[in-house]
Amino acid sequence: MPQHRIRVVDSHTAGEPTRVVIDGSPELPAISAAERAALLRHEHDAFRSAVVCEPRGSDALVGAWLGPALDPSCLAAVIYFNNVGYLGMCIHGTIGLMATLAHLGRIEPGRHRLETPAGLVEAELLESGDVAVTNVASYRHAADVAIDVPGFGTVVGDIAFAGNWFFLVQDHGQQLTREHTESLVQYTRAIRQAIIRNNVTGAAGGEIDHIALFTDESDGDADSRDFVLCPGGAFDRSPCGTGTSAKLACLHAQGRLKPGQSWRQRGFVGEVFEGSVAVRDGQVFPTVRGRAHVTAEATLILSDRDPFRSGIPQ
Ligand code: PYC
Repeated sequence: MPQHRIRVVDSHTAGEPTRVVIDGSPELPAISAAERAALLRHEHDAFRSAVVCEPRGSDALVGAWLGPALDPSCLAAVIYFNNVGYLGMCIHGTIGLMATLAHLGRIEPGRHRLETPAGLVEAELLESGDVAVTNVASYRHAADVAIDVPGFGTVVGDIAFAGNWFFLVQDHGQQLTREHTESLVQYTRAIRQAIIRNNVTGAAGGEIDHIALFTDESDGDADSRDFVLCPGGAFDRSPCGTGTSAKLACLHAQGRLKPGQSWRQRGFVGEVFEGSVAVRDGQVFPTVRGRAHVTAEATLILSDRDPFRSGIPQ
């Protein structure tokens, strides 16, 4: 019976899973990562859903298409995707990718450049196994944006870009603890729906598809704890690296974070990413450091007889 095989390596970064496709991806022409992401979306979307959706994956899983870079100074081009579509950038995924390539013996400690749909990023694999990712230029686009959220009243937040678009809320009155997971998902989904209904966007109509709640932490070894709703409705188990980048850009815009100053961001299941910013030519470049653990090497089997060959439709 005809079947297609896809070889993957799975990992988690601070609890958030990544699945890097090592073999069996659609081959894409030598065009930019953003153009390749558009091609994947329009011509190979069944590949995305087969790799990350149930029954082979889950709503929390982020997949990575890996291919040759256009720019010879780059290690590879990478396109991250989830249960509903494609990401501009993913930092937990980049940390997972570096751990995967080290596990396969394909890279050594050092700095590696990657092409992503959002632009060039740099990932440094440290001798300790930690990975520090320097993101694309990140910025606060709008401060104190008030949105009427049915059932919850007015919610005020900042809009920021950090490879993906975020709505960041500090004054939410919610408790960011595990026993409140369901109500946090409900609350952040209601904010997302209100953003869509009110046609609130980032620059150039950029879709705000990540909602991030923050609470200051004074007692632990972190500065803040977060809860981040991802585009497909699952919450990020890690602190969310692009979400942390967006937070760092906002803190810098508020004059609360100087270049080089450390910020420790705790994620919803308890692990911490460490971040800082550098300013070059007036632009803010966040660096986020964390660690991933390889959890599986596997071959996905897509059989023509399987009604869910391409995943269970969302
Ligand atoms: O770590 O940047 C991140 C991320 C984005 C979506 C899920 N994780």
